[in-house]
Amino acid sequence: MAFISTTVQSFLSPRISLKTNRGSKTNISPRLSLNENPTPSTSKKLFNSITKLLWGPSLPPGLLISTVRTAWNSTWQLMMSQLAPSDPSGAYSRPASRFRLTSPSSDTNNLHLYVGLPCPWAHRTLIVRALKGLEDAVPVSIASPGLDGSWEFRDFHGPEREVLVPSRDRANRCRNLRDVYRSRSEGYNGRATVPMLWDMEKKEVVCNESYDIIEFFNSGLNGSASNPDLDLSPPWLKGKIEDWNRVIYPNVNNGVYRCGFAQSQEAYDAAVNELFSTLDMIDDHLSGSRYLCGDTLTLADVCLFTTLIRFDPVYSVLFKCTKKKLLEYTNLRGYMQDIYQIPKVATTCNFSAIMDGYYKILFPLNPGGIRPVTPMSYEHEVLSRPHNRDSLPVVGESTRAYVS
Ligand SMILES: N[C@@H](CCC(=O)N[C@@H](CS)C(=O)NCC(=O)O)C(=O)O
Repeated sequence: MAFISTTVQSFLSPRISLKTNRGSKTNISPRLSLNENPTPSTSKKLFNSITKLLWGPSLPPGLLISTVRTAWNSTWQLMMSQLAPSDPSGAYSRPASRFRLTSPSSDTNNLHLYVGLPCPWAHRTLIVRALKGLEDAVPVSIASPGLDGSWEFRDFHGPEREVLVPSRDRANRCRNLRDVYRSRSEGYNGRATVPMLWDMEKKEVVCNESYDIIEFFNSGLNGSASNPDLDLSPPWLKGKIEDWNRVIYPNVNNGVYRCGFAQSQEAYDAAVNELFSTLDMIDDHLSGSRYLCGDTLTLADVCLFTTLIRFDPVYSVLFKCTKKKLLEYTNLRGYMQDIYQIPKVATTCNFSAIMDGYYKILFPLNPGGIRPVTPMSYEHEVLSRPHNRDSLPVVGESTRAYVS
């Protein structure tokens, strides 16, 4: 998800002056926001009136296409430059997180976690929080993407679900995440991203970098965790975990964004090739290893999982990661199901929120705002089928005690 400035929004919502057939001038404000679609009949009527005024009853198709293409290309470049900062070659470059957790000094009794369900980075923190049994120690507020791409708080009104759903701000009662960031004593004007760990006593952002947060959840809160014995980053695997992260972060986690937000063909080609050659390599590795680092689930698996679980429903379509469907990878597919079936993980995967979050909010990539149907193979019942990953030969000490 990303921020799109209100400048762009007002650029897209011009006031149009039209002459009525009685000759008087009238102002029509179509009130098009970034994601709001006017009812088809209203927009169609408006479009018809404009074309009739300009060209009479029939608009030459060549002219229509070239005019719209020029206008759309310029608008798209403008929006993308705000949505997705890029280097001179058109390659997406993700901004660095502002609040890092080098040595956590916060009182661990006063922590609150802010997340959004569509976000893969926030998803990491929800999974580790669940596996470590930190739900009571670290309460959570779940933001929803607003129409301008920022995060806001709304209650979820829908049927009882087996998955996490959006909520109000339970810690600060703010209407949006920007206000929470701004309420810190020194104020804040930067990107209001999720995940964000908040100190309720000091009224301060503790951290807004997902990897720092999951490392902290894994080892820094064992005194209040209900599953303190689970170690997702044991000392003897730290080197291996780092090696995997060095490959998976740029080529897969951020790699899908580099495909989707590329602003030149060259930048897209490079990103998509690196993405799929890395997936090929991981799939091969997983033919003989249950998880990335052997028989033990680690933080590296959590990070890979949150990208895989969005792959076919979102990245394959919206971000043009089209070379292969994830489900064509035999080992990655079983691996994803294996992690999905670890108790409590499925409750962190809200596909409806994920699909809405990407297809309805990333306007420049999906201007019509139509949300495709979730692939059947990502339905809970299908993801819960046997994966047979547990029959792979065990090569070391196994960590099976995920949840107490
Ligand atoms: N490096 C950060 C990335 C977080 C991030 O980009 N979050 C997105 C949602 S997927 C966000 O909140 N964007 C809002 C914005 O850019 O204004 C992390 O890993 O925590």
